[in-house]
Amino acid sequence: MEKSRFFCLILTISLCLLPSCARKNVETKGIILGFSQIGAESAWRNCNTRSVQEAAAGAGIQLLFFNAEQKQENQIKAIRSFIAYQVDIIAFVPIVSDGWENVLEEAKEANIPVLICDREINIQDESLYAGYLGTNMLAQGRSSAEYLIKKFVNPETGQFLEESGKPVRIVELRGTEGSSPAIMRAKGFRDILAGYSGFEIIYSESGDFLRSKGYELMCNILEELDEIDVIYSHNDGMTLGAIDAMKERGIKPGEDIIIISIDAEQAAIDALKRGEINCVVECNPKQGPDIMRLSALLAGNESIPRVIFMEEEVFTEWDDLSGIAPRGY
Ligand code: GZL
Repeated sequence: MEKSRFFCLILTISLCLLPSCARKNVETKGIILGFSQIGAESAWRNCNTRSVQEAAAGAGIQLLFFNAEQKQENQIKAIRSFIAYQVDIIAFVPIVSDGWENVLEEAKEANIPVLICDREINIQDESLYAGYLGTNMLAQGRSSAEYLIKKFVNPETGQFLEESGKPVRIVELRGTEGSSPAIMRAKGFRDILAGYSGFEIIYSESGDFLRSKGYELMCNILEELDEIDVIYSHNDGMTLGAIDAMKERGIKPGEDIIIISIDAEQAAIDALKRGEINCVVECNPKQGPDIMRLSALLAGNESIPRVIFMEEEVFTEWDDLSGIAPRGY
């Protein structure tokens, strides 16, 4: 990205007046927050962005918002610009877990607190950031597998309900390589299944959280593999793409192939209600208000918890789905 466009992006500042009712019990007026967002790869990400922008406006926080267009190097440039601009707080969603030490050292030297949002980083020196606000992705993987156990294993005997004796064949659509959701959702899922011999992950590939790639992967998978019992997809975008590919081939999603999906965007909840998805594990994108609250505490030189997880639910085909609140994205 050429420098001029890059810096004009950085300097787009959404300056919002603070309606007096928005001032909660922490002073937020006048805080300058630099926020580096991954991009716009999914409906989840776009909801996450709206949540941050709307919460900053509501809190009267001056937001320097930068969309990195899926490139870590753009995030690092943005953080350096926030340092040069001497923002009060830096918050960012690390697209991948590794490679942040140097730029976080620079933020520490500039005495600017850093809040890690949504995805986690892999770093030795934990003094390089003030805390993490996001979702429990290991638990999301575990919940996905626990649904499968309930679907295929007799709780009393621990025996497989299927008399066929054949293993349950699972296809996994992974998120962005090297990202904490992809790593943790894969790990949590495998940790639970490790206790049962009758499950077999026959294929695992990254679809980068993109609907288009979920479609492409599923087209190839349906050409190459047979006897697929389950799709475990790390996000709804890839799931919806995969469902398109199944339907084009007369395969009934949720019946011919069991589907587990993570995020809980409205389209996935609607598919769950139609019986096209069997289990939806929520990953809550509406992190804006908490990001602003934590930023205000940091700006006031107050400490914050090291880890804060968002509240989330699991929805399955066995639940009363009529009461699910509108997802808002
Ligand atoms: C998870 C988040 C993931 C979502 C995807 O917290 O980082 O990225 O599951 C999004 O939909 O693209």
